[in-house]
Parts: sequence; C-alpha cells; structure tokens
Amino acid sequence: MDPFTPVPADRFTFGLWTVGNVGRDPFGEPVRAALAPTYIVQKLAECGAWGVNLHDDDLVPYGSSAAKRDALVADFKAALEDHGLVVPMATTNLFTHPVFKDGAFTSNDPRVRGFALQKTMNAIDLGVELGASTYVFWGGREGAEAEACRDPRDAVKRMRAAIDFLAAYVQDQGYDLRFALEAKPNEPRGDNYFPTTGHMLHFISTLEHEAMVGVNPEVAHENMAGLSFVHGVAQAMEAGKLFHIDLNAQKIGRYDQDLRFGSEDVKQAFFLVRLLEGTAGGPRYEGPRHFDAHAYRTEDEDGVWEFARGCMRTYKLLAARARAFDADPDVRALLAGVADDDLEHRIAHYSKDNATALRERDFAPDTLARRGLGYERLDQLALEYLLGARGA
Ligand code: DIG
Ligand code: MN
Ligand code: MN
Repeated sequence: MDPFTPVPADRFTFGLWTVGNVGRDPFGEPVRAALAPTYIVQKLAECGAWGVNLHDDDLVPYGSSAAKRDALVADFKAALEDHGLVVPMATTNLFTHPVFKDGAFTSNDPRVRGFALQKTMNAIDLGVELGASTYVFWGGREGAEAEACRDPRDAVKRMRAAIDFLAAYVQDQGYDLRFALEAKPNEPRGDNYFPTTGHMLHFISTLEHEAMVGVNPEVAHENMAGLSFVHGVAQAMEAGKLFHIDLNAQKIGRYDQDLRFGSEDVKQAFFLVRLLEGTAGGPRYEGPRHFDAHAYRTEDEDGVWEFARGCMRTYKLLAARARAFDADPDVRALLAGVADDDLEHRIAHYSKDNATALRERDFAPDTLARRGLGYERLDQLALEYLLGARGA
C-alpha cells in the first residue's frame, strides 16, 4: 500500500462543516449542494479518516423537535457504526443565529448569555452521547466593533463565568470531557476577545477548573495575527495544554482562508508536523489531527474529496520528510550544540555556589560571539528535504 495513504491510526479528523462546506462566502451564494451527515461519514471513511467532528447545528438543525433530534442522532450513530468512524470532538454553534450578533457568552444581555449556556449544555450532551472526549469553544462572535459597547474586562469576566459554569456542569454530569479553547484575532467581529493562543493560555490559568481546559490552536488564526503557529503550539504542548488542533493553511495578511493543509505555507507546515510527530526527539502530540478547512469555492463534490485526501496525504508526506531530516547525520551534527552538563546544571538551579561559580567564570564573550552556528546549512538541509533533493 502507498505509505502515504491515510489509515485510522493516523487519527485524522474532519468536521461535518468542513467537507460539508457549500461554498457560500460574503460575496456569493453556495456553489455546492449540502451533503447529509451520514453520507459525509461514509465518504470520510472511504478517504481514510479516523473521525468526524460537529457543531450541534451541523447534525441537528436549529429548532428541530426532540423527536427529530433523536432520529437524526440515531441515523448518525448507525452510520458511524457502519463505517467505523468515531466522534472525538464536538462544539456549539454560537455564531450563526442572529441572537448572537453581539456575542454569546460575552453579550451585554444576560438573556443571550443564558441562552448560550442552555444551547451549549444541550450540545455537550449531544457530543458526549456521540462519544466526544474534547469539547471546543470558538468564540466567533465574542468581540466588538464599537469599542464603547462594553468594558473588555467585563467580556473576560463573562467568558470566565461561562466556562466555569459549563465545566461545573460537565463535572456534575460525570462526563469524561475536556474543554479546548480556540482563539482567533478577528472575523466575523472587528476584534475578537482572546485573540491568540497565548491569550487563551493565560485565561485558562484564571479558571476555577483549569485542569480540564486546554487550547485548540488553528493554523490560520495564529497566522492572521502574524504569529508563528509552531511557537504557539510548542508553548501549549510545553504547558500540557494542547488538547486539540485545527490544521489548515493561510496566506499572511488575508481573511481566514481555511485552506487545504500545507497548501500555502509548506515550510511552516513541515516544522509543525515535525513538532507534532516529535521527530527531533521531543514528546509527540497524541491527539486528533483535525482539518478545520474546506475546498476552494471553485470545486465540485469530487474536488471536496480531493481536498480531504490532500490534507491527509500532505501531513503524511511531511511527517516522512521530518523523520528523514532528523535522522540525517549532518542535521544531527549541526544540532548537537555545546555539551557542558556542569554548566547546564548550574544555570538551571540556583544556589549560592552556582551563583558564585557563574560570577567567577570568564565566559570570554568576545570569543563566544565569533562562533558560527551553521544555521544557513541547517535551514538549507530542511529545504532540500522539502524539495526532494535529499532523502528522496
Ligand atoms: C472556526 O475555526 C471554528 C469553528 O469551525 C469550530 O467551532 C471550531 C472547531 O474546529 N473551529
Ligand atoms: Mn479558521
Ligand atoms: Mn477552527
């Protein structure tokens, strides 16, 4: 079998809304017919995906009766069973209904905030019923255009109250569920609260149940903020807070493009996959590889499945490149660095002796400054693995 064919062990997932994207945009009507969730399950399984994610409304249209909800869920469960797909993640649509036009959890109207909690508790029940272990919160409407509309500190307080309330609900229900907060700097609001993964990591530290809350960084969203996605993900991993990840691609300085993974920023994608797969020796990310992306508006349904296969194939191609790169003796030699265990220990552990030793040592900084790091060679080697000139 082609080594880059996706298999369930890769833990690739897609949201119903991703491959089900009908191609509507702010300047044009849909170009593709809507796909039934059960059909999406079948097609994702055929493509080699492991799981499928959903917003509440993706499966149960807003306003459905309880009987309709139960019927839709039963059909979906049967399709999951028939095609061997799982539901690792669920989330709530708190951005489409007009009632959320000025926010959901951060709205100035307590009735809107209460309705958002109600909708989310119902959606959490649905996600748990389908087997989800991660629950994502993307505050698409949590933001502002008219800055006078609310004190942004109130927005922080209201978001904290909502997440604390819902975390307590999950614990009260005995659900085995973790929350993953997803940042985005803007769009659809002029400025979104909690704009980057860094903001979210601090916010999580202020929560009542912070142990069950992590982050769901998205490539496009951190790039929209002009940030290194690899560094943001690395900090989340180091904090033990990378609970989920949204993979896609993005051109800097544009609206949220949610493009096919690796299609715009191959070098960033390479170093992201290298980080997630741990090929350089660090810990590997063991969660779902979720593609929160959609096909170009130019595509028909065949193009949608090409998009899905492309996301997964590119991830596996980059993983193979990263493994080869980090196994290359020339790369390992360049990364070997300076070995001085005694100095490393002294730097990492304060004591009077260590402080005295550091103060008494002649570091010869002018000599140190003349040392070349070899990063031109190192980065060229990475590029040659990406271009197939090495390790083909
Ligand atoms: C947008 O990037 C958001 C929504 O698609 C969803 O709520 C979340 C989960 O991936 N990402
Ligand atoms: Mn996005
Ligand atoms: Mn996302």
